[in-house]
Amino acid sequence: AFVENLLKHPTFLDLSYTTKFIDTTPELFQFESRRDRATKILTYIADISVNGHPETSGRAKPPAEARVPKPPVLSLVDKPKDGTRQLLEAEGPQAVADWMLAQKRVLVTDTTMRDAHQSLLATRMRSYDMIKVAPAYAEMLPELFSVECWGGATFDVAYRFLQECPWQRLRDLRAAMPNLMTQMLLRASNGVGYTNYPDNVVVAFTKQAAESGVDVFRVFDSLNWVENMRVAMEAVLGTGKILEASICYTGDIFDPDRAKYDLKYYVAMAKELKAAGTHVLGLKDMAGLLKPAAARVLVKALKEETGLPIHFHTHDTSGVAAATILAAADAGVDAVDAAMDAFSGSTSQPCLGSIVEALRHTERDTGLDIEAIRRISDYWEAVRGQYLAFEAGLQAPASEVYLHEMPGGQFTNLKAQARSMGLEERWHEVAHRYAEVNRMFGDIVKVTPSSKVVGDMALMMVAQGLSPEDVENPAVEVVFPDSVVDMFKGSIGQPPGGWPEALQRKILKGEAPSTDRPGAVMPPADLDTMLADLKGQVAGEEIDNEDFCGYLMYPKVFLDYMARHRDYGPVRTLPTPVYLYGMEPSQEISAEIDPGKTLEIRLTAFGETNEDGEVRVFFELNGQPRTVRVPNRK
Ligand code: BTN
Ligand code: 3PY
Ligand code: ZN
Repeated sequence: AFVENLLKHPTFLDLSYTTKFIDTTPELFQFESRRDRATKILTYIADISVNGHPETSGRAKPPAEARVPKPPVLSLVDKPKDGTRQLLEAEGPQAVADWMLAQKRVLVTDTTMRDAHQSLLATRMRSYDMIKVAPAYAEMLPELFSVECWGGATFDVAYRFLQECPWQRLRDLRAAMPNLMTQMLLRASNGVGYTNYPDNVVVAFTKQAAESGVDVFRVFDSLNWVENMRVAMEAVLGTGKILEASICYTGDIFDPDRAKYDLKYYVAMAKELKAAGTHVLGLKDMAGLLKPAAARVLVKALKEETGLPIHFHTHDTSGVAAATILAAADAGVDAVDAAMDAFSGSTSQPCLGSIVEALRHTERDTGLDIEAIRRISDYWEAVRGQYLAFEAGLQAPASEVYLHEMPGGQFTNLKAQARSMGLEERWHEVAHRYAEVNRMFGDIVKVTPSSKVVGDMALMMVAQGLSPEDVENPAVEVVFPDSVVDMFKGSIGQPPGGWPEALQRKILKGEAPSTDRPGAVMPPADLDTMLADLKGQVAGEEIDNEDFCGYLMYPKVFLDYMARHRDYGPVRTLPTPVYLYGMEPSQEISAEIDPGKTLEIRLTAFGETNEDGEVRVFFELNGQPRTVRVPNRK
C-alpha cells in the first residue's frame, strides 16, 4: 500500500521528493514510518535517560521546579501586520535601504536567536525554543527591522551538537514570521565555517540561504580584506536580498598607539564597500570596543562620507554598550542590534527593552511596544534557565575586554576550550596572552576565523609556558598550532599592511607565503563529483541542495549528523529538558513529529541491566506499551 500511495502522490510524480518529503508526508507510510520514527525517538530518550547527555554531564543542572517556558498567547484572529518583509518583497532591497534613511526612529534588530545565545550559551539554543515564540514576534513586534536568527556559529552547532537541520530551522522561522526580515551572519569567503572555501561553494551556499529564507545578509571578512568579500557580496546581490557589507571595528580611533585603525581607515573601507554595491553599511563591533565618544565621530563620518544607512552591532562585555548605542543614535545611526532583556548584557548585545525605554519620547523613539518586549523576554527568561549547563559565567561587566579584544561570540567558546585543557583557573593569563598574540601578529582584526587563530596561539602559550619573547626569538624552537601556520601562509587572506615578516619566516620555516586571494588560486569544487560522493556515502537517503550545502561547509559533521539521524529520528521535536536530560519514570511528554501528528510519550519504568550490559526501558506510546533496549554505559 505504501508503494502504491507513493507512486500516486503528485510530489513523487514530479520527482521533486526528498526524505524531507517523506518526513513531511506521513500519510504515505500509514503506520510503518511513523512507528519507525517513534522507535528512534524512544531509543534516544531511553539512551539519554539511562546514560545522560555527554554535553551536560558534570555541568550545573536546572532545578526540577524550573519554570516551563510559555510563549505569549496570541489573538490568532488577524494576520500579523505588514513589516519590512513586505517592503522587501514588493519593492526590493534598494527600496528598503532608502526607507531606512527616511525613518526618524532608530530601527532595531533582535539578535536573541543568533548572536545572543552564541555569546552567552555557546550557541546551544535549539530550534524548538525559537519556533515556539516566533509567531509572537510577528504579531507583537511588526516594527522590528529584522530578526537575526541564522549563520555565524549556529550553522555547525545545529548539526554537530543539537542534532538538527539548520535549514529546517530557517524555513520554520521564515514561515512563522512572514512579516519580519530574517537576518544572517555570513563570514564572506569563509561561509559559515572557519576556513576559506572555493568561490563556487560560497556562491552555492549563499544562493541556497536566500532561497531557504534569509532576507538580510551581514557579510564581513575576518581581516577586513574587502578583496576577500567580493564573491560573497556579488552572490548576495544576485539573489535580490539585502546586502549589508560590514566593517569590523577594532582598536580605538582616538588612541594614537593604534593609528593603524583610525577614522581614515574605516572611512576608506566604507567607501570600498559602497563602491562594491552594498545596500546597507554594517558597523560590526564584535568585541564591544567602540566607546560612546568614538561612536559619535565614527557614525557621523560614515554617514556623511557614504550616504548609506548604517546598521550598528555591538556587545556589552564592558557594560557601556548601551551608552555607545545612544551616542550612535544621536549621531544618526539608522539601525542597531539588541538582544531581548533575558538574553542581553555581558558578552551578548545590550538590553533591547532598556534601549527602547531610553529612546522613548525622544526624536528617535523606536516605536516598539515595551509590553510586548516584556512578555517575550519573560518567555526567553524561562528558556535560558533550561540551558544552565552552557552558561559561560561572566558574572559582571569586564573592562578587561579593552585589553584582550575578544569577540563576544568567541568568549564562551574559548573559555570552554580553556576548560577542556585544564586552564580555566588561568583565564586571566589567557586573556593577557591573547592581547600579546594580537600585538605579535601585527595588530589584526579578531573575529571568526582570525580570532580562533589568536585564541589557539594564546592557549598554546599558556599551556607551554611560552612568553612572547620566546615565540619571537629565532633561537627558541616553537611548534605553532596548525591554524597559525595556515593563517601566516595566507590561507584566510591578508591583513592591512601584511603579516610581520620576521615572525612569518619563523612560523613558515622557509616556506613561501601567498598574498593572493585564496579563492583565486583554489580550484573550484567539483560539485557534481562531490554530490555523487555524498549520495554514495548515505546510500538510501535522498539528498537535496540544502543538505548538499551543509556537506560542502562541513563534510564530516554533516555525515555524522545523518548517521545519528538514522538512529534517533526527529529529536528536534523533543522539549529541551528531555533532549538534554531524558525522562523520569511516570513523566509524560508530547512530541509533534509532523504538523498535527503528535506522539504522546510516557516513560513507565527502567528494567534491570542484563549480562550484555543492556537496559530495557518501558514506555507507553500513544497509550500502547513499548519497550526499547539501550546499552548501559554508566
Ligand atoms: C527519518 O526520519 O528517519 C529519515 C529522514 C531523514 C531526513 C534527512 S536527515 C538530513 C536531511 N535533512 C533533513 O531535514 N532531512 C534529511
Ligand atoms: C561569528 O562569526 O560567528 C561571529 O559572531 C563573529 O562576530
Ligand atoms: Zn556579534
